[in-house]
Amino acid sequence: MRNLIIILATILSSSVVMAQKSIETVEIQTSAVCEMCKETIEKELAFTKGVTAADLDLNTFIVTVSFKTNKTTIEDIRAAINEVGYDADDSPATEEGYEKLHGCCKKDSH
Ligand SMILES: [Cu+2]
Repeated sequence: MRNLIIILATILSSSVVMAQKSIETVEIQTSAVCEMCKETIEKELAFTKGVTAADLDLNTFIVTVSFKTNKTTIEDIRAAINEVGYDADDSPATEEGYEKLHGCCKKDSH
């Protein structure tokens, strides 16, 4: 009986820890146009706090991002993508970021 209680307590406390570190995965539509854009966005997200994985699909230009919900939010992730010059869902690229892009990576040049 005592063992059972210890086991239950262990399961309970570890599930609390897991809840605090829960990871969510979202899909964000970007204005990326080529392989270089993919690299830029994935590299940026790799250095974004709380992001654990990022993969941009070159057919759809949707980036799939996994992040720790206690460290960041989807708004922050969209903002990080905007900073490097790309639209993220309905959130537009910052002018500064967009100006720094290579000509081939600017969505208006296509
Ligand atoms: Cu590009």
